[in-house]
Amino acid sequence: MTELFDALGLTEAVTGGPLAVHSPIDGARIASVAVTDPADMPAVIARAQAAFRLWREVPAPRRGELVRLLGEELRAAKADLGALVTLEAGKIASEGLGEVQEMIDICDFAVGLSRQLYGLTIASERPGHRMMETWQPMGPCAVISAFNFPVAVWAWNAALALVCGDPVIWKPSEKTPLTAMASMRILNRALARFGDAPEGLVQLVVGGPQIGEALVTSADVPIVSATGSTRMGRIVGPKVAERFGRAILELGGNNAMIVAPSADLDMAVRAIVFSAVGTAGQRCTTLRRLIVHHSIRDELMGRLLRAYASLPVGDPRAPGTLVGPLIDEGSRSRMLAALDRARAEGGEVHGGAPVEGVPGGAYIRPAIVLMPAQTGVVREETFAPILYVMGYDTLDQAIAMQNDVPQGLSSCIFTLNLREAEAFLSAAGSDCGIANVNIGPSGAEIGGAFGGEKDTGGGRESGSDAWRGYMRRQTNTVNWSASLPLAQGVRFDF
Ligand code: UN1
Repeated sequence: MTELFDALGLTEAVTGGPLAVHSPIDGARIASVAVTDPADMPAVIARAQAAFRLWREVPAPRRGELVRLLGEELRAAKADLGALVTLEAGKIASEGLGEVQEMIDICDFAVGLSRQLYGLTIASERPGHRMMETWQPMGPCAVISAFNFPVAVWAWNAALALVCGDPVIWKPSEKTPLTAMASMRILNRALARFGDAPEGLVQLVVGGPQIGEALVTSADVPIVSATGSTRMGRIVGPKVAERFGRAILELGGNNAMIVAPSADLDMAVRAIVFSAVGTAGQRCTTLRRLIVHHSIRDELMGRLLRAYASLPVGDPRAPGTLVGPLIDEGSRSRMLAALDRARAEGGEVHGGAPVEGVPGGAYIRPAIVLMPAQTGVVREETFAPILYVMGYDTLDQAIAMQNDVPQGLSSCIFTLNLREAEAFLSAAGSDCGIANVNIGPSGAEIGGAFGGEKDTGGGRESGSDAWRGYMRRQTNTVNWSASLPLAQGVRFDF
C-alpha cells in the first residue's frame, strides 16, 4: 500500500486530515485526508470563473492537446490507478484496470472531438443573409461523482468539459477521495507538460453535502453533472433548475433483460452472470431483473443456479475472484433487508448469504430470487447483487414489465428472432436510454451517449453528441447585403 501511495504521489496527503478512508476489502482505515472548508467554496468557484475567462479563448484543438496529454499520463499510470480503484472501491483487479481504460478511451474520444465541435449553417429566408448555429464554452462544470465508478465518470465529464472550454470542479464521493486525489496528480502532470493552462482549471473539493450545496446553488456554476441515487437527484435537480442552471443527471437504474424462447442460452447465461454480479452488483447498469419466457424459465434458472454456486467471492486482489466486497456494511444490510422483503412478497431466494471473504469486509453471495410478480421490492434499486427472475407469455407483456418500473437506464433482449429484436428497439419497445440486443445491460462503451429516462434523470454523458450538454448554443444571422429586410415579410418603414 505504501508503495502504491508513493507511486501515485499520495504519501504526504494520506495522513492528518479529518476524513477517514476505509478499504472495503477489509474495512481497514487506509488514509485520513483533508477536506474542503465550505467557507472556501466561493473562492473555489471564483477561481473556476477566472480560469473560464482564459480557457474559453484557447482554441478547441489546443484544449484537446491537454486531454491528449491526460490520456498519455493515464496510460502510464494505468496499473497503479487501477490498483487504487481496487483498494478504495473494492473492484476486482480487471475491473479496476477497465475503469482506467474507460478514462483513456474518453480522452481519445475527446481529443478527436476537439476538432469536431461542429455547428450548422441554416438557409436564411432573407436575401444576402447567412444563418449559423455555433457552440460556445458554457462556464464551470461541477462534477459530482459516486463511489462505484470513482474516476471513470469524472473523466467522461472532465474530458468533454475541457475540450468544450469549461473548467471543472470535482466533488468525488466521500467514500473514494483517494482515487480522485490520484487522478488530480495525474492530471497535474499533463498540465505541467501542457504549459500555459490557467490556474484553477480543474479543482478537487472533498467533503459532504455542504460542499455539494455550494456547487448546486451557485449561478456561477452553469453546469452540474451529478451521478448517484435518485434520492440525490431529487435534491440536486430542483435546486439547479431553480436558478436555471443545467443539470446532467445520471441516477438509479433498474435494468432488465428479456430472455425470449429463441435466445442463445449459453450466451445469455454469460451475459447475465457478468452484468448481475460484476462489480458486486454496484453498477448503475447492473442487471437487476430477468424477464424470462415461461417455456425456458426452469432451464435458465437451473443453469444460473449452477453458475452462481461456483462464483468465487472474496478478496478482489486475488486472481480468479469475480465478486469482491460491497462498499460497506450498510450496503450489505440493505441487501439483506431487500431479500427479507422479497421473501415477504412471495419470492424464493437462492444465495444471498454473507460470507467471510476477507475479515472486516462486507462480502456476500450474489442472490437470485424467483418472484411471482414485479412486486414493490423489485421496482426499487438495491445497490447490490440481487437478480429478480420473473416469467412472461407474450413479448408485449415482457416489454410492458420491462418498462413498468420508475427507472429507465439500460435494458436488453436475448433473442434470435428479428421481429422480436426490432420490436424491442422500436418506439413501442424499451423506454430506456440504453437498449441492447444479445448483450447485457452493463459495460457500455464510451462512444455512445450514456444515460437514461424517468427516475434515471434524463442526462446524457460520454459519447455521441453528449458534448453539446457542456456548451452554449448560439444562433447567428449575418446580413452581408446592403439592405435590411425583416423576417416574416414584416414592413416597418419610417
Ligand atoms: C455507472 O455505474 O455509474 O456501462 C457507470 C457501464 C460502465 C459505466 C457504468 N461503462 O456499466
